[in-house]
Amino acid sequence: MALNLVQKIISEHLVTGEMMPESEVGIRIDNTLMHDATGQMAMIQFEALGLSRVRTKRSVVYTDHNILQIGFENMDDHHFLSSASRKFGLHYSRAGNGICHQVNLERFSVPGETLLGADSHTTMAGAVGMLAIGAGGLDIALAMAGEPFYMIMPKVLKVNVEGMLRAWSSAKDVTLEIIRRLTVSGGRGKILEFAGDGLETLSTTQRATIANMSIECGAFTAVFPSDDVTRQYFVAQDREADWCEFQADVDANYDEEMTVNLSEIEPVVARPHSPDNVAPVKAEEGLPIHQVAIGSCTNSSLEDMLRVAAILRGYRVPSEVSLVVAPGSRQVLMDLAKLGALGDLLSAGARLVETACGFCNGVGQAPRSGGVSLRTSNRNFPGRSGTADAHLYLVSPETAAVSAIHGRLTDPRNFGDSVAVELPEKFTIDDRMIVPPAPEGEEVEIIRGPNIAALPRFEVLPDELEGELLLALGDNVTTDDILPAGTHILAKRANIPAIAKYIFSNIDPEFSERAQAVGTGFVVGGQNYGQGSSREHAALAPRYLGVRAVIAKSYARIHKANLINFGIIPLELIDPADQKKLTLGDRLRLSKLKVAVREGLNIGVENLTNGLTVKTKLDTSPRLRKVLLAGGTLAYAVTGGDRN
Ligand code: MIC
Ligand code: SF4
Repeated sequence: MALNLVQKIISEHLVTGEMMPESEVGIRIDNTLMHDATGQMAMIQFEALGLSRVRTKRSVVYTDHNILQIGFENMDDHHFLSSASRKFGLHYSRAGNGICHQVNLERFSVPGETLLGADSHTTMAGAVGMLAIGAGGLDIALAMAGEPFYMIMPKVLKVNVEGMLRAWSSAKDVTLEIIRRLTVSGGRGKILEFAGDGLETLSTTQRATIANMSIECGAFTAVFPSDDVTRQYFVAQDREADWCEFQADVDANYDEEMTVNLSEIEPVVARPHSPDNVAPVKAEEGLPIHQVAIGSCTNSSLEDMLRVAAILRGYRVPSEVSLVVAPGSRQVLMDLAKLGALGDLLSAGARLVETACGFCNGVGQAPRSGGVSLRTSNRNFPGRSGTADAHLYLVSPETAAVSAIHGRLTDPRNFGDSVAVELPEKFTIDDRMIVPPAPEGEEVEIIRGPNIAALPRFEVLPDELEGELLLALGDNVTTDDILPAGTHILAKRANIPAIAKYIFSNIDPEFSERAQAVGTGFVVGGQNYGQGSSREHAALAPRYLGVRAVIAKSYARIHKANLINFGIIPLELIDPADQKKLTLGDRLRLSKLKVAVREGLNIGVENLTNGLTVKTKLDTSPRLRKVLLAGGTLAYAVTGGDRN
């Protein structure tokens, strides 16, 4: 049978289930990735599984998110992660070595393999033909323990790429156009598989920009074929031995198709506060800007940075604009220095910051009050920059650089001739910032500072839950809404009681105290509840505060899995109009839960305040029903899990 790329990888890695629509498949995970925002908790959970070494081919921890040392917590986290990596057989990429997805692409990606990452933009490795999926930290811990990763067999949406980008149109414009068409939820349940003649005109890092943002339309991930363009990238990384050709069969079938003609792509901008709020740059041209931030895993490759440097060469940004540049990796930074481009950036007035996530998730570089920030990153959710009332606009590096020169949002086509950049035949290879694991059997002590707290334990699901409706929200609640980004909160990622204080703090600063006082609580949402990041803390900390069920119209995939992992029931309203029957402060009761969860029956939510009952369902696999009954995945796994 002719297979597409997704079917090829899944069938090669299939452990349980059948590749049939709607059915649950379990796949073997070759590689895992985590970082210093999600890795602490994942590592603590891996320890709880009681294994002495990871069972994957390769597992890597990156230090990139939580790098601003505002107190002892960050370094406590780093020492914990580096010592545990040495002990358990993981590689450890040190602070300053770069953003996880960029370094992974450069040094660890392998076509045709699977990668599970505790970060939603793990999808970026799909650029070289990996099946690269973001998940919660607990799923990564289980994959490191050799357990399969379970998912409902995704639909495959073929994206036919035709034509060739015109001058000043960029891979970022392509990905924003796809998100505009699909919206932030249109990709749910699907994998985007790229094909077509236009692909040969896109470099590996351009493909990476597109794969990176596939999560922003709610898709599982994106996959590109591995072809001669990919081979050249591996040659430049001195890793040709890791490359192999990987193509879909000619007659492969797809569930859905869409076409993107590169020749028709224009420079676009995603306006506040959602990546799908996309318009042509022309429509917003002239908007005064206060900050331009170039970097993040989406757009920080050498190719992007060289283009930015070439645009800025000989210019100086106006005094009212703060230009921030964060190269994606140490390799990129070293090559920028070697090629002289760093000088162009600096003499244009760029503020060079550490090769890390930085401004992208509110770790430094917060814009001024009410400021307009033009960013090459992938999310412009409210508050993400660290300034509650800032306006974030997402653009390509080209649009960002040209606009920085003008102090206003500017269509880069006004700049004149396009700038050509030449990439070196070989990138600078220096892996000394990646610390290998200790040889098996060597004694390694785990360094555990006071910031590394014990894992909370949760009891099995009771037959009845009665409590208060703590918060009633609308559509597209993001994980940044549930647990905000930013330096101070990030530093507490290894400490659930400490981080729980910040749950929903941007929406309702009293939430945490109220929830704890009430004991048992519920949250109501609209469509696509929990979109955005993979941070499991957005489920784990609410559970710690006593949230036992969320009632929403629909969920984003990773967050729904995280809710189940920590024993919060993700209920779906059968009639979406019933949302209005549930209001803040109502007393709710769920009865006969055990049988309903076990058998997959509809669950009535009794509203004791207004006397109405709202019908909900629990749309999940039989295996996950058992997980919920056990009180969450960890409890399920340590009591024998699927082997029972
Ligand atoms: C993000 O871009 O939102 C993050 C910060 O990288 C998160 C990870 C986290 O919150 O720990 C993600 O994308 O998963
Ligand atoms: Fe880091 Fe931003 Fe990429 Fe998340 S989206 S991994 S915070 S650079």
